[in-house]
Amino acid sequence: MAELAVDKHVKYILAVEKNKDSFESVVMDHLRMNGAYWGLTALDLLGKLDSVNVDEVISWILKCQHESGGFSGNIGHDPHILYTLSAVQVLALFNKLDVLDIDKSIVSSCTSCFAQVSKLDITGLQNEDGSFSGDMWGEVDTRFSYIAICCLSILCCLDKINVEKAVSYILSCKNLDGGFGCTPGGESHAGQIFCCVGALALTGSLHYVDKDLLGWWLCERQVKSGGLNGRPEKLPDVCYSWWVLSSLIMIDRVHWIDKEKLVKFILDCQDMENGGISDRPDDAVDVYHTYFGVAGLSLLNYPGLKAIDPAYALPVDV
Ligand code: GRG
Repeated sequence: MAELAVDKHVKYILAVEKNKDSFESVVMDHLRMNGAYWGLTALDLLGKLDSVNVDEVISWILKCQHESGGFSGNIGHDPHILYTLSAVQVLALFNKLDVLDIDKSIVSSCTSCFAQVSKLDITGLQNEDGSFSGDMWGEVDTRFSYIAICCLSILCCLDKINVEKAVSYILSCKNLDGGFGCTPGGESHAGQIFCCVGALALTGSLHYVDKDLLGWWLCERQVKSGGLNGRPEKLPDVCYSWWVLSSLIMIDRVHWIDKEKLVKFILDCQDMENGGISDRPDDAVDVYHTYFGVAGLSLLNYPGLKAIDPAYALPVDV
């Protein structure tokens, strides 16, 4: 079995950030905040976070913050809850949450701007039925419920939302197969299951989950190659090593999959020459799959990696 090419992956992640004209950097320009979270958390798990300039990162993050409190994917873009969590997670990685004026910027309404814009603060994004919108345009998705809960939990501000209603909305997205979808009646998908199980874990509500039923659906995601898919009849993808595995760990059913075969699948997706991890063996690598491959290996206790928390998606020491 190949080994994890730690130095090559570190070099690859740093090169993507430096080479701003590369195809990968250009297509990721609008979601650079997510890219920063993926790349920097991967570096931390690999024990190499000290190879980046902290002040540069923090100053760029603060330039992405809007008057409403929310963050955008890059300077000059619109704020969205997706990027707000990544910004908070990266600040947490560097132990720099103190740069945030939490009360003013993240959890309370901004009175100095238009009412609609003030809906961008996290508490203002909770809807009457307990669901969360991603931004002022109102799209609802259980991803946003997880993000709101994770972000507020990191900031010790969960009491600022109606947690009971948030949990009840998530439970309304539970399906007969034990899984969860984006909205009530939406197809079960491993990504949404991570969000719902993660949000339930962070709010102390895992007792609402039928762990055997959901565990069975999740462990059936493992295919012959050892990789995991995100729903029945789909191809395996390294990123599900995170979405499925973290969920299995949170419901205490991770022993229902073949861990050794999954480790081999992830290691087979490495570019052994230039670094980086791809979705499947021999495909092109990217930072997203590199992060979730490394994070999956961390959940599998791969030697030499820092441990990651399955609910916060941050290194345990953070
Ligand atoms: C902090 C880890 C972390 C997450 C933040 C954004 C978010 C919260 C969670 C996203 C969860 C999600 C929906 C993941 C799935 C991503 C993915 C690979 C979607 C692809 O969907 P399809 O239908 O792929 O294109 P399949 O594999 O079903 O064919």
